[in-house]
Order: sequence, then C-alpha cells, then structure tokens
Amino acid sequence: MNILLYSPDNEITNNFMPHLWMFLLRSLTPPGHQVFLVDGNAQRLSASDLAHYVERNRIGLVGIGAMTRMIRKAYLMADAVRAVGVPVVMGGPHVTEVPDEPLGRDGEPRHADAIALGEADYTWPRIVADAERGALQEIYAPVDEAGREVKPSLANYPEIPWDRMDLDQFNLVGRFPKWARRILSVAGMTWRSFHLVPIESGRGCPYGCEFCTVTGFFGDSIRFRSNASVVDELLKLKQLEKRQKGKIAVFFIDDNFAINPRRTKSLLRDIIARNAQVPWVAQISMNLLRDEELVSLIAESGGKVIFMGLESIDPENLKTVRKGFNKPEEYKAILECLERYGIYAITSFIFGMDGDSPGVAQRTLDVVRTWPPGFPVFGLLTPYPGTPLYSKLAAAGRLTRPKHWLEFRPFTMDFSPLGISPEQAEEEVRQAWDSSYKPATNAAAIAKLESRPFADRIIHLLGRLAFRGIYFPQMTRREWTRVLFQNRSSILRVILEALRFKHQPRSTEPLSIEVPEAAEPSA
Ligand code: B12
Ligand code: SF4
Repeated sequence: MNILLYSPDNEITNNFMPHLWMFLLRSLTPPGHQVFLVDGNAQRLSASDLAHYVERNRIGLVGIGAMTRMIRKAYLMADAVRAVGVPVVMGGPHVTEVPDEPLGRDGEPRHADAIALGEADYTWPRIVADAERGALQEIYAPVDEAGREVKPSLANYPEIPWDRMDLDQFNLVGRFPKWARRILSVAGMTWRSFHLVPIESGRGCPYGCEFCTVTGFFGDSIRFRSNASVVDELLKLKQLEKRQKGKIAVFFIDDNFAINPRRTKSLLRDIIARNAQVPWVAQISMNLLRDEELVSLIAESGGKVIFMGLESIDPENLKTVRKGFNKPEEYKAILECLERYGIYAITSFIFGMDGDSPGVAQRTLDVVRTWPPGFPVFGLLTPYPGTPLYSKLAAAGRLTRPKHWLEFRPFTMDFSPLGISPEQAEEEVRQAWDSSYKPATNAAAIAKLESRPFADRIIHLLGRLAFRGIYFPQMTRREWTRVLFQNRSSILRVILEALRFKHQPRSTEPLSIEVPEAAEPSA
C-alpha cells in the first residue's frame, strides 16, 4: 500500500525543520509499503493539490499529524483527501487532547476516519495493517490487553536513515539571501546545504507547568534512548554532511534535554569521546543550567543555542503557572555563564498571566537589556486543550474563545487575564517584539559581541533577522528587502568585517568554540 504522511503548515509562518513524527513513523512502518512524506512548510499545497497528489500516487492511507496551531489547516486537508475516497488517520497532541472533534462527535463535521491517541510508536503498525485490509478502527489507544496505558520504551529506538533520505526540501542555504551566502563563504562557511535535523534523545517532563501539554501527553515517566543509539545517529549525520559538502545542525527536541543531568552528562561525554560533535540546539529549563560542569560539556559536545522557557521575570507570576522552580534572580548569572562558553540563549517569555499588569513588556525589556545578547521571544498565555490551565479557565468561565484553534488568530488572547486587558496584553507582546528586533537593538547586540569570534556575529545577525519573522512574517521578497534595508548598517558592518577577515591570516578556525576550564558544579 502507498501511504502518505502529511504535516500541515500553520498558514502564516514557516517551520524550518522537518517534523520528527513523520520520519519516525516511516521507520516504524512494516515492510512492503511505500511511504511518501510531504511537509506543508516546505511544499505549500492547497487542499486540491493534496487531493491530486493522493490520486496521482495511488495513496491508500493518509496520516496527518498536527499541533493545535495547525489543526484548522489539518482538517481542511483531511476533508479534501476523504472527499476523493481515501481514508485519513490523524495523530499528534491536538487530536489526543480533543478526540471527539476530529471524529465529529462534538456536533462539528467529521474530519478523520481514525485517530491515534498519544504516542503511536506501538499502534502505527496495527493501523497500517488494519487500513490495508480495509478494517480501520476509529480509535487507536496505546494500551495493553488489560486497558492499561503503555508508554513506548525508547530502548529499541528505530534507525532513522537520514543519510539515505532526500532532505532537499529542507535545505536552508537555498533560502538564505545571496548577500548572506556571500558573507558566510568569506568566513569560510562555504556550505552547499544547511539542514536542521530533529533528534530525540528522550521523552517526558515531570514538571507539570500549568500551560504545558507535555506532562499530560508524554506522562511523567521519563524515557531515554541509549547513548550509543543517539551517538550513532549523530555520526551518520556527520557522514552525510561530508558527502553533501554541507552543514548539519541538530535540534534535540526533548522537552527538557537535561531533565536527568547525570544521564545528559554521560551522553555528552560519549558524544565527545566518539568525536560525534555537530552544532546543536536543545531545550533545557533554567534551573538545570546552574551546573557549570553541564554547561562546559554542552559547549564541548557542540551545543550552541539553548532554548529556555523563562516565561516571566516576576516570581509570583511564575508560581501562578506552577513554574516557581524558575528563579528570576538567577537568570543573569546563568546567561553570563552560558555566554562565557560561547552558548547563546533563546529566552521565551509569556505575557497575559494573571499577575501581569500594564507595562510588563517594558519591565521585561529593561531586564533583558542587562543580559548577554540572545534571542528573546514573546507569546501570550494560551490555553491549549488538555492542560490544567484550560480546565481552570473553563471552570471559571473565563475562556472568551473556547475553541480558539478552529479560527486561529496569532498573538490574540483567548481569555481575560486578571490584571491586564486582553488588548493591552496583545499590545505588550507587539511592543516587546518590536523593541527587541528593531534595527537599533540588532546593532547594539552585534556591537556587544565585539570580543567574540567573527562567526558568532554573523550567526547572531542572521538569527536576529530570521527570528524577527516569527512575529512579523517575512514571507515575500519585498518584506525581506525592507528588513534588510532597515538593518543596513549592521549588515554593512558585518560585510566590512568579513572582507577584513578574508585578507587577514587566520589564526583560529572560524567556528571554533572557546571552552573555559570546567569549574566544579555550582548546584
Ligand atoms: C520540536 C517542537 C517544535 C518545533 C516544530 C517544528 C518541528 N519541525 O518539529 C518548533 C520549535 C518550531 C515548535 C514551535 C511551536 N510549538 Co512545538 N514542540 C516541539 C516539541 C518540543 C517536539 C515535537 C516532536 O518532534 N516530538 C517528538 C515526536 C516523536 O512526538 P510527536 O510529534 O508528539 O509524535 C508522536 C505522537 O504524537 C504521534 N503522532 C504525531 N503525529 C502523528 C500523525 C499520525 C498520522 C499518527 C498516526 C501519529 C502521530 O506519533 C508520534 C510517535 O509517538 C513538542 C513537545 C514534544 N515533546 O513533543 C512541542 C509542542 C508540539 N509544541 C507546542 C507548541 C505550543 C508550539 C508553538 C505553538 C509554540 C509557540 N507559542 O509559538 C509553536 C508553533 C509552531 C508552528 N508551526 O506554528 C506544543 C503543542 C501543544 C498542542 N496541543 O498543540 C508542544 C506539545 C509543547 C508544549 N509545551 O506543550 N515546536
Ligand atoms: S519544564 Fe517545559 S516541558 Fe516541562 S512541563 Fe514545564 S513547560 Fe512543559
């Protein structure tokens, strides 16, 4: 049977990294089937394009996975596929959280023939077998014969053959503007391709922050792959990199990559010992980064950027969303420690919490300005279905758009916070983005990196221009031209530096990481 796995785009911005679930389910598909992958972020298809694709390739089953944010598009595409008579199975966090919705059991139209609840590693082969004999069930739940939930072990993680796959649709170099490619090549980065590849090393986070779906979805049982299986995957990527004469970076998509610091350190040591370093990004909660030995191993093993959910600079606010383990008084020291090791942070903030009041953006920006340059990102507190936050607000009758995802509006409040109006909270987010990524702030950030290797400044500038696109979508050539023009002085500065760099004898590798002596763990 021909199977298509499809991941929708969110209709506004583009993801730049393939979704792991598609590659994982392909690896878990029993032999004898051909699996096609289409990512809407890389190939924007309309509903009728997808229906034609399905007919042309004689697809017998379509699997669609989506987060809440993309579910509207997912339903639209599913409807088009079902209209040409091909069954659709949907999976992922959203349908797990509101299973009645895709099955049309809540008064809305039906969009899926079947749904896979939760982690589908063990149920997928069964779904494929049932679809092949035309006997799809409506719901596939990860339970044993006694009805007890079964969490997939990651001990026998399947091989994902990245090295044998065509990843061309995700080549980011192709999307860089010409000027950026020129500057990169002057700095020795003459890559033909650049791919950000998702790898998971473990699943689960027990912290249970009020707004987060992860603890509910993956459970608080934390599971890990073996070090050897992760390191083998990295080595395979390095071989691919060499063959393609390109560059590969890895996003460890674990919710909290250092949730078990001892295990993370052991993995990082194995990466170093087997020379499997590639530049990597991961999500790690701030409390775990007090440990300088961990930070030092992150740097030595290739870690470049850490995403941290700081959420707020107000400890009381953090307590209201059950994230009191974040200690705002530690933020600066930890970020400075990361900077000493050449690691930069994506610091994520949420506005619209019950403790927020007007002026929250300015208060946050004043603090961020005292930190090493990084990439702050801002969002509004969003009640995702299945979270404790959603239940709390629903019970209190505070949801203004209980099914906000069916009519998705980016950066719009879906409930009324206690200390700030929804409109004011939305304005605070706008102001925070505007101020953090305006040309003067970008120039100041690059100037602050004066003592860092040249490559840090280039990557930081490109990162800043791209990050800006999360809030101010930069999808057309015209929008890009405007952004480049506005940031012309920073760009010119980097170009001049690149030219100087080109004519200077090079004493160090452009992408080398400066790792200070490891200190004793501080926590
Ligand atoms: C990586 C990631 C991203 C990447 C996405 C790009 C990418 N290419 O992966 C980035 C960083 C861009 C991102 C952004 C966002 N993300 Co995100 N992200 C993740 C993260 C950390 C990992 C996803 C992953 O690969 N997991 C590992 C795979 C194996 O798990 P999985 O996808 O769930 O798939 C399994 C099952 O769900 C199922 N399955 C999934 N799809 C399908 C389909 C079929 C047919 C079947 C049968 C089964 C099936 O089988 C898989 C194997 O068991 C998750 C958290 C998490 N641990 O999952 C959050 C998560 C998915 N993100 C979340 C959110 C909220 C966002 C943002 C909205 C945040 C924001 N405010 O901007 C944005 C939206 C992005 C957008 N496009 O608009 C939420 C989603 C909640 C929800 N109900 O939708 C999650 C769960 C995190 C959280 N804190 O709650 N994210
Ligand atoms: S620490 Fe992060 S992944 Fe874990 S529950 Fe909190 S927000 Fe979710």
